[in-house]
Amino acid sequence: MRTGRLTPRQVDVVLEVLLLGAVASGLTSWAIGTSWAKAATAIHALCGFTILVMAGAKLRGSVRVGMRRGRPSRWLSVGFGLLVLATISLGVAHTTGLWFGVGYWSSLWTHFLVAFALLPLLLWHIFSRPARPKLTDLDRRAVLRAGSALAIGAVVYGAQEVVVRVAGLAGAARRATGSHELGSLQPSRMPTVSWINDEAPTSTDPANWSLDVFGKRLDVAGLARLTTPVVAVLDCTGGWWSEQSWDAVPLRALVGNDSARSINVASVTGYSRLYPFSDIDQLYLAVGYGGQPLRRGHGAPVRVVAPGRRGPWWIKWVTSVQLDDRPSWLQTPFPLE
Ligand SMILES: Nc1nc2c(c(=O)[nH]1)N[C@H]1C(S)=C(S)[C@@H](COP(=O)(O)O)O[C@H]1N2
Ligand SMILES: [Mo]
Repeated sequence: MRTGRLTPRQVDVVLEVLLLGAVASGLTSWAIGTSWAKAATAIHALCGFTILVMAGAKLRGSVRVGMRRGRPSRWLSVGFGLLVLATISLGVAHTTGLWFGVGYWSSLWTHFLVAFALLPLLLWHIFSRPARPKLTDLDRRAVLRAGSALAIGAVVYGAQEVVVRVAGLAGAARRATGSHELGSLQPSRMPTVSWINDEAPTSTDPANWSLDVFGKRLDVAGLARLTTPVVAVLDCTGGWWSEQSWDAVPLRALVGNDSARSINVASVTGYSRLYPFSDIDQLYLAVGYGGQPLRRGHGAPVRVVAPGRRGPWWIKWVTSVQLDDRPSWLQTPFPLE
């Protein structure tokens, strides 16, 4: 790749655009479970590979100059660069299926955590440089060079996908979101995951479970008599998905003629989410899968099944489902606990 003729500042601008593009597309593919996830994931991979393609030009340019200038902050910059490379490597490990990480620290989750830790460094890197890059650095030549770097990035990305398929790596069977299949229709093989800081309650006895749905107290045994099988995919943002036949009751069947702006579902742990009321036909309360009751880790005795929504929306250990007048966009995109 002959990006050699770009000035170091131009290389920096292109890299910054790519990094910001990677952040935006990564968050998008993470938050959505629909077909749009595929485009976001592809753009994300393209940004990542193109950053690798540009790494040589970066080393020859401002890295060399910066090391020679010898300010103490150069080590922060070196750390930043190494973390970017680590983030991309973890992304490749996840997508190819070569390495899934260790337990809770799945390669995708670690990829996300490192990337998140990088954000302040990225902003510092953009704003702290004495000669701040200007948009005018993106002249015709720079755009052409950046374009050819993108093209090479796309070729490398394509090559990865071919290798993954030819070598029969686990990454060949990824979902559009980038997640890998685990334990479908075998609940005992499905992982249990908590979001950041949540924990299963000690007692999940269905006989003593307090459940209030749209202002009415329900008992779990009564709910269990209303279930129908709902085949749906739980796609965790940690990078795996699992399809189960959930024994579930549609919320539509429980709401009667009432309606509101939103539906608030809360777990006994305090974890909660607001769903737009228009989702009512895509929301279920499940008490089991494949005819067996849910395991404690899977949200026993009652959990949300939300086909089309990512894992964080599948609230476990549900204790309350209520109509709510707050708009559902008035909440953080992901739960904070
Ligand atoms: N109460 C509660 N519900 C929760 C979570 C949580 O931490 N607390 N984690 C969510 C996330 S991120 C996922 S991926 C799924 C995981 O469900 P599982 O443990 O049955 O696989 O539960 C969701 N529901
Ligand atoms: Mo998750």
